[in-house]
Amino acid sequence: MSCALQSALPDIAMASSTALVYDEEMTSYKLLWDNAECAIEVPERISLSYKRLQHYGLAERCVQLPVREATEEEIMLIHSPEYLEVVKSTQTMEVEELRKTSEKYIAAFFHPNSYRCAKLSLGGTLQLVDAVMSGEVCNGLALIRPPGHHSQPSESNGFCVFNNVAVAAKYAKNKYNLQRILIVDWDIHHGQGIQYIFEDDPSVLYFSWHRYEHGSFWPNLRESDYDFIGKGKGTGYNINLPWNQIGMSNGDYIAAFFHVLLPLAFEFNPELVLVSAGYDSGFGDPEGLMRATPECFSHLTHLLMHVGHGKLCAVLEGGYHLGSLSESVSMTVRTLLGDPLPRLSGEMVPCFSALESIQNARHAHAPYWKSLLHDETRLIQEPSTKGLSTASPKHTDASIIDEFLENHMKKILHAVPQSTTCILSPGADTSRLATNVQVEESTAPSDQVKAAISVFSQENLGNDSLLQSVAKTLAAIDKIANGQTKNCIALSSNSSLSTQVALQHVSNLSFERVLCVCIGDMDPKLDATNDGKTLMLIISEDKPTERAHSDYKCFLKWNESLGEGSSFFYAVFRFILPVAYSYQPDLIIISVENNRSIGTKDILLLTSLLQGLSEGAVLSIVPESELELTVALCNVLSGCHSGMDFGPYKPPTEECVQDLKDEAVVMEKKWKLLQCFAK
Ligand code: X5A
Ligand code: ZN
Repeated sequence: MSCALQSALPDIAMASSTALVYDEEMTSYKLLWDNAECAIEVPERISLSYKRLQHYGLAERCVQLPVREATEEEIMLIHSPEYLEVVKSTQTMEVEELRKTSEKYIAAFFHPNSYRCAKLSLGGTLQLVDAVMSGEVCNGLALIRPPGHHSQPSESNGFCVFNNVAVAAKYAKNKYNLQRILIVDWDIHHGQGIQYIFEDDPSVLYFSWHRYEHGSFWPNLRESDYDFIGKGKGTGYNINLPWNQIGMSNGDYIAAFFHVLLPLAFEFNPELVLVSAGYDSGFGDPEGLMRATPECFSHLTHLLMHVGHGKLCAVLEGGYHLGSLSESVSMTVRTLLGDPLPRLSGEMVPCFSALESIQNARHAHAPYWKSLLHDETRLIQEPSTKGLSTASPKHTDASIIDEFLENHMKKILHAVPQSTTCILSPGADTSRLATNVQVEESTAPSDQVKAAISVFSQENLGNDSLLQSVAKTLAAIDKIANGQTKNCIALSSNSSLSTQVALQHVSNLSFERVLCVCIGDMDPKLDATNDGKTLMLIISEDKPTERAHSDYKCFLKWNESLGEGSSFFYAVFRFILPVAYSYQPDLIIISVENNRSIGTKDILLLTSLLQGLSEGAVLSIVPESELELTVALCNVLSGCHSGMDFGPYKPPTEECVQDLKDEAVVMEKKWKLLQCFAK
């Protein structure tokens, strides 16, 4: 560990705050004639979403920012003066003329208030960008309409008037002198407008997944396919992930993030993340016909909060099922605020068609990104065309969708307040721990502690610091199990032994699946009668030669040469998170030994990401000597790490890519999210 890296860790947690941009005035335009295609873009999309945010008490927890009108100059960062004049002229038009003007474009409609609302929508987006870039808030969401991502320099398209996110990217680049902006478009339509605007620009990395069905879905463009990767200097900076079937679910979306977007996003290392946050990719939407449930958007948001120093602006695009939209918007905001995530529901198994799309997107981008370069991929010339029988119910089954959503939200939303406890030895220095962390000192070791230790070794019974350590570990687990704390850090003078005792202890409690990540050279024994209740992942400098490898115990070699940056993110997305999400633990133990071979920031990144899995239930076992790590872990576990930088990152080496691939092919039979090839 270099000193520079250590001192770069923030001591006092940054207050995390989230902005919300909304103004009722953006409901003041609507479709004025019959048009089935445009009828779904209704004012209630944003008013009901806002209501839902209020219902959950989320709106009042945000910094509520006023909208403003975008200036003509700002609009013309992307749009032509001629087009601006057309939009302006619609203000005074009668219905017939509005209709004629709308018909010049594809899937567009104008109302006398469209121009005003489009200026507020764009201006609101820029307000959010300013709040995030100035550091006033860490992140935020703009609940706006009209949407933007289909709009082009001289064209309205797909309900979009001005391209909010594209203008925001240009605006942020100019005003804050940014070199790298990531745009993640999780709307179910291809944001072709954004693609056209930045296709030759390497400073904007654009990712879009979209319903495609081999080109038969709107906007039916050849250039929406995976092989459209950008042009000129921008080659490699346009990532299209076309879905060739409907019915994609949580497992497919999460696999797409792990195996396509996230490795490239981390390698790109943006200074700002803009999300074209369309929720027509969610369950129940009549356009997308996909199956991702609202909490999936929590997970997507959480994953993205780890790039770009947490600077994330989510900007509403589509989303046409009002219930699904408002729940998904609420999930996004809840996560931006730092609340524990609900568990991701459903089978964590990507479908065959999704894997085909993922494989082809990886193949197309392999020449441009080190994270894909050595993981040799073949191209699937003709992705399968068979349909999926399990699409989201059609919108005619409205009551089925509403009922499902209502039950589903009840099931996944528990009152889970964030709370972090740190258990230290008596007299330990607590002055630097975040103020919202409960600090406790270990008590005298009880008979239970002695009994727990004696299972492993008799001679340790005389070792007082060891007894204390085990006492801390047991107390920590009990606190989590009893619901007294969400997560806990227990210091230990012997992490191996503490871990061993912890695993023994949890087997008597009600946890169903415990994921135990050991960082450093240790090999806690797993009970032979484990039957899947514990999954061990051991990350150490060298793999033991005699490896007792199984589906429930895997070893990961990580021995990064020192120097600037870490490529541990690659191991996180290629291996660790796919295994962890496949397993779906309800408790996570992260144990760090003195001889660890990964850096402090790597541990923080891993802990923060894993925390999303078990509704926040995490036990962290840390060596007594690691004060820096303890302080930083308190910040991460208590949700106060917004704005923290887990980098710098560097791309993985060829050896690293090969090693992980070898490991993945063995394990992917059991842990399906490891798959990134269709077979
Ligand atoms: C923003 C958005 C969709 C247009 C669909 C037209 N537009 N068939 O979701
Ligand atoms: Zn859309």
